Amino acid sequence: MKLKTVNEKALTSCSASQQMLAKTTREGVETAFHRALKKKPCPYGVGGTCCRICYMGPCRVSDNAPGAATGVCGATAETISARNFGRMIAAGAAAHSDHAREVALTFLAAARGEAPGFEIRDEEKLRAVAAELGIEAAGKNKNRLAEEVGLKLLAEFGQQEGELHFIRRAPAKRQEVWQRLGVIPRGIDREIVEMMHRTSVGVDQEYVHLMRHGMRTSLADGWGGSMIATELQDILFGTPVPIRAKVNLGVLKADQVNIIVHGHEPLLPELMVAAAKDEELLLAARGVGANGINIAGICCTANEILMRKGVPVAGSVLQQELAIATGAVDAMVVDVQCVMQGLGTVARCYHTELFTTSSRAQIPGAIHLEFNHENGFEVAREIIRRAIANFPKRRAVEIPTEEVDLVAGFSHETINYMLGGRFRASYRPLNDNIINGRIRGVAAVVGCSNPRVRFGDLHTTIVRELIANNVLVLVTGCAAINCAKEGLLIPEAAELAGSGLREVCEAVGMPPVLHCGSCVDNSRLLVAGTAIVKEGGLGEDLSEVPVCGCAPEWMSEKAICIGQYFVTSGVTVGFGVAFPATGSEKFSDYLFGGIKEHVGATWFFEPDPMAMARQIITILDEKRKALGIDVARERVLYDMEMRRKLEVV
Ligand code: BF8
Repeated sequence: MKLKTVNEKALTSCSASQQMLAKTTREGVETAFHRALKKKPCPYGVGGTCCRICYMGPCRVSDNAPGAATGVCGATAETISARNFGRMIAAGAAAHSDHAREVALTFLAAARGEAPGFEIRDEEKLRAVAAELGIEAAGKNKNRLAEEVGLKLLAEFGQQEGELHFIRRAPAKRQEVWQRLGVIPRGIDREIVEMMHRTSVGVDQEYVHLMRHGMRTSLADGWGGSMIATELQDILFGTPVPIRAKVNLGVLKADQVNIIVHGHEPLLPELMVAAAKDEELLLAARGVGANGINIAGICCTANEILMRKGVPVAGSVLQQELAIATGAVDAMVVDVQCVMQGLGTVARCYHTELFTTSSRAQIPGAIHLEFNHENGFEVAREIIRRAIANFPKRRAVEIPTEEVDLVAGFSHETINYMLGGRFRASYRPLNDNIINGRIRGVAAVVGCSNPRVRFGDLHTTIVRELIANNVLVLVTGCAAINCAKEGLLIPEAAELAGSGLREVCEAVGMPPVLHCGSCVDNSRLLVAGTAIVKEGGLGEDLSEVPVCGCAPEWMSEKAICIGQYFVTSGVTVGFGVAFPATGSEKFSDYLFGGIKEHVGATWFFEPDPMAMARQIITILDEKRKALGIDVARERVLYDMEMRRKLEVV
């Protein structure tokens, strides 16, 4: 296909991606970047006021367009945008929770010895979680105990009454807020189904009431599905500890069989990493002239096996097609979520074999080799064998040289040990450094990348500005990968931090930007925030602590669900790109303001990265002021002076 030339530099700040974009354009291989340039977003859909829930329409509604104030049924812009928003929350919660369900089933099978290759690795965490769930551990071996933990958590998906267990982890004051609002989730599936019901034609028509259930559904994800996924994955594969690795397309090796694992569930990828060390397969690789088998990750699968195994990361969501364009990917293995259908077409342009592996997802043109916990090792070995056989079929190969160091593995447990030491693990030093102003506050920069904005640039611009202003940054998902590519995830990045944060980072030996994992691991941030509250001195609720979240390049429904569970938990969240509620003044006013009355936090929309960073800093400063711990003016002036000097250099 003949493609129009594109301005790669305008599309992304990542030079490896620029190189591959130029290559795909030259070779006529269309990617998400090319398609985004051709397709203008629907002006109604972008603001959330396009209604497709019945067939009297579809109706496009606007507060401002004459004659378009309501849909055929009489639904107003605020009802339509709230319904659409609620459905995004439900879809996001469903995605994270269905991932969690799959993990729980494998966890259970592993405990029963029915999942070859899987075993309970973190017994300490297993015992801690069992105690939390009220399961008696005395006299039980790890498998028996894991079976009980697995069954108990699995039951939370179909539970009809009561409360999800991990809700009790939240600060007491927050639980009271939820109790008052009536938004404590009863069961994970129940809240998702009810959201779909309430938003179907002719049911819930009141936007604040709709959002009340949006809150409940979001909590069923953050403190439910996502948290269950994180906890069970930690027990099954090991709780992450700091680990060094490499990131960006340069991790692909010209002389090795390259296999990319992409998607979200770390189950099969864990087995693939193990199988890639198999002597018989390594011999087979040598037999076709390769010097080894190189497994690399993309998206959240990458984050999962990076955090626990140090497996290199080839890139974030917008690099999935670009990785294949190197001509060096012998197999790409995908499961669920954030996998573009365009991969099928791109793979056909090169020699790459694309494998789908989940019973829930297939792609035209891909080879389907279904994974389940009984046959996992066999599927892993079969894919590697086929990748080896594919290696000699490579045509021209062009791999960008960018390959950057990073440190990942900052679980809640790690942050605890790192700051307090093994024998007096605690968040005290973090709290003290926030109180004394060395650290101004904590910001979570999370979420996707979106070809509608300059890829990677928004994440890194915001993060640089935040750390320069002494804000400790926690990253997950694709935001984490993008920051890693810019060298922000190594201890040396402390040089870019303000004087206070730099001092803390140097004392502890940690980067100013902490990689906390995949998108389900945003649940770790809720646990970390709660640990700050429980440590004392920074308020009694998450809404009082100087913390803030943002997803400046978001695109997925999952991001909306994550944003909502942070807001429902009392943490204000900023989104960039566009906001799917701005088509209704009433509904966006509620999300950007009125909701604060209910949960003590709001959403905000800010597409400009520097303005977003400034807004986050303002929010943190307001929280500090309310706590009576204003940042000392001398420190602010000193940092401004230091930055001026750096800019001159
Ligand atoms: O779940 S950050 S693009 S990969 S949705 Fe997808 Fe967004 Fe990346 Fe991970 Ni999260």
